[in-house]
Amino acid sequence: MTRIILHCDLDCFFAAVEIRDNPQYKNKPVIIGADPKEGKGRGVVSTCSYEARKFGLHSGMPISQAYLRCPHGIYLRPNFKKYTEASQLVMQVLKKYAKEFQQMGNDEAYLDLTDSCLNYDEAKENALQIQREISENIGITISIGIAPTKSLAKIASDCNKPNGITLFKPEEFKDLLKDMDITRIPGIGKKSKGYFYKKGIKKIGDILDISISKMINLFGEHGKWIWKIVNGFDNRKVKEFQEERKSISKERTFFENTDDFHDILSRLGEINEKIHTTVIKHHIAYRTVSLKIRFEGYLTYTRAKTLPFHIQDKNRVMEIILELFREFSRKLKKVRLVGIRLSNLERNYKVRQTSLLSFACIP
Ligand code: TTP
Ligand code: MG
Repeated sequence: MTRIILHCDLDCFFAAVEIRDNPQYKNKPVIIGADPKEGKGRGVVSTCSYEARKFGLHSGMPISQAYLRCPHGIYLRPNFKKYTEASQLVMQVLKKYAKEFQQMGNDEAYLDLTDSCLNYDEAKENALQIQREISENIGITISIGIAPTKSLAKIASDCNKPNGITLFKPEEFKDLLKDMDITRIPGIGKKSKGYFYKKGIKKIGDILDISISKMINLFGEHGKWIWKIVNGFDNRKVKEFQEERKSISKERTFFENTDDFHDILSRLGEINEKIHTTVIKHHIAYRTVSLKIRFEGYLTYTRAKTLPFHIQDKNRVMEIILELFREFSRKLKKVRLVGIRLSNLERNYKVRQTSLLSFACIP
């Protein structure tokens, strides 16, 4: 049976809450993040209003660069307490609409309306009602995608932001997808798109035109999953509770084995950054930090440190990694691969990242 899945995603969430509370900022470029200090500030943009996005600003951009592009913007430090309250109110509204509900991070959720709606048009009525209720009760806007699978609903919710509703009906979604760039697919980012572009896969239609076995030949397991997403074969259920993740890890193999200490450290730094984008987005705290190191000849070691309490602290992780690395720094062999794993995880909406703490006004 065809399913009816909704993906709901708040529009420029942190900025929307600030604009709600300061109506004089309406229709202005509002940027939430570090203090720009007239272009000399450190740190990044957390999010920004759609007016600011017209100047090329986006989440994760260095605040100094944002200031260069938009010096007349309204720059605000984040107020997490306010955003957590708004998020909780939004989730209470969304939960009412479906038995199967799954919150993702602080501003997204999936709902399964298969049992409560007869068809997609009825689901759209529900989506409109959700938008009205959130706008009236919480004072911010939300975009909603409606599709037969979770991944298609996620692509759909991003198609008409802000305050949009996008339907991918089962008989229409391939036609709607075919001209879109592949970076619309969750899991293909600005960096990984290069691998696909090189093989001539640029538009989603290029994937729809080839067989699953060709995709596996070209891109392995990742290719298989991407093929399934765009063809509507994502059977993942909308669950009330998130499946517990046991750990988060990332590793990188060097193009050429190296014993250059700076090379190794800078690679570990990159891995740490990457892991923390996931960690922050999903509000994850951890107690155990592990370092993995593989030398030429494949001899592999892991070393771990478990802390007395959960943290979400990028700088502390790097310190621990350095501590764990010290044991290996006198090894004469060259290094082939390094990796970081965070485990003993806990989902916690109140965790703060130190780099955020460093600019946020938290009591
Ligand atoms: P997103 O949903 O990724 O972004 P958004 O809601 O601001 O914008 P959009 O309209 O495109 O959905 O993230 C939700 C909130 O999480 C965002 O308002 C701020 C925070 N956030 C960060 O602090 N850092 C980040 O790098 C990202 C991506 C989000
Ligand atoms: Mg959002």
